Amino acid sequence: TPTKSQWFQEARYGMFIHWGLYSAAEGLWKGEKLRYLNNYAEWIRYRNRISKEEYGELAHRFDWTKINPEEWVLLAKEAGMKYIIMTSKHHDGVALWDTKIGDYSLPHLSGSDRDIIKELADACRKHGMKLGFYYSHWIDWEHPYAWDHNQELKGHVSDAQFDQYWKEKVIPQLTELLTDYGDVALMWFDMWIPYQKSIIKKEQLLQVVELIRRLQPNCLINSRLGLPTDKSAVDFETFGDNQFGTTYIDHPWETPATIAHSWGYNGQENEWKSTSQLFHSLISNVSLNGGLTLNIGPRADGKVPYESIQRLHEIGDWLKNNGNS
Ligand code: JFZ
Repeated sequence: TPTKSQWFQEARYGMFIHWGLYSAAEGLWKGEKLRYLNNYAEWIRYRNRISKEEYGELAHRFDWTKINPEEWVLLAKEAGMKYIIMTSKHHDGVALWDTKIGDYSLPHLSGSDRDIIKELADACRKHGMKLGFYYSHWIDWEHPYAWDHNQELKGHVSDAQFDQYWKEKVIPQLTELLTDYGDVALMWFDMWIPYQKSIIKKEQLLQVVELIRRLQPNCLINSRLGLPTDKSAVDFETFGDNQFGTTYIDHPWETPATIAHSWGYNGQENEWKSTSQLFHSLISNVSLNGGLTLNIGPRADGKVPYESIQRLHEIGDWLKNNGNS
């Protein structure tokens, strides 16, 4: 019998999508670039110290007449990718779906009745594409009791307060994602330090594991949940961003990678990797028993920058001509 991670180990190549309110800022806030060098466009709320309310207004810049998640699925297919990981909630705390937990969601802020997560899930089902969700469990710049990395936005958060955030936002939102959108192939969490060095308690992470195992027994969990030594809670390992394999590893693993520098759309982007660089990353990971999750950052109108499309097509054509089904 196949193990539940077998599809993932055979997939090897998937699409990451970073899309959210930050996409509408395009890396610029009131004419200013990101405050510091080397920063990600999806961190703009934090980097430019934007208030929750002002940031929320970015939702009005979305062009719903053009947005079509099926295009992302078709692009992934053409590129030879076998799964998609969507930012359901990034560090900004904005839920992209029509969450019933609070009102800081893209549908609510934009006034649109579109649920992009539902549309994406439907399109994935239609085209035989696996779908997983990125969910920022640790950092959330919206909730007053969540973590904000350096505690610069909200000041000190107590353990009891953090647990309140966990119980009233994280667990109920994950429950929605795992209940309302059909099969969830994987959950991609994003805490890059061990939980002992964070505010999160082991029991809180185990609640998440229990929830996922109960609601979606086949759903894979990545190592950035924060329990890296607990094998029963980790189905595949996530390497550092853009850190590619150097030795063969037995268990399932992947590298999340960008085509440019930022993950979210950045109009100022000038660090595009070449197709051959990306090829090299894919092939070296695959040769070492790993996979590559390559990111696109669509704009607020849903369109993918042509630099990304071109590279994905070039890789996809090669895969097609060389035996990848
Ligand atoms: C995180 C996010 O902060 C970022 O916005 C993006 O979503 C990316 C996929 O993940 O950034 C990280 C996480 C881990 C490392 C570096 C940046 N790391 O382990 O080197």
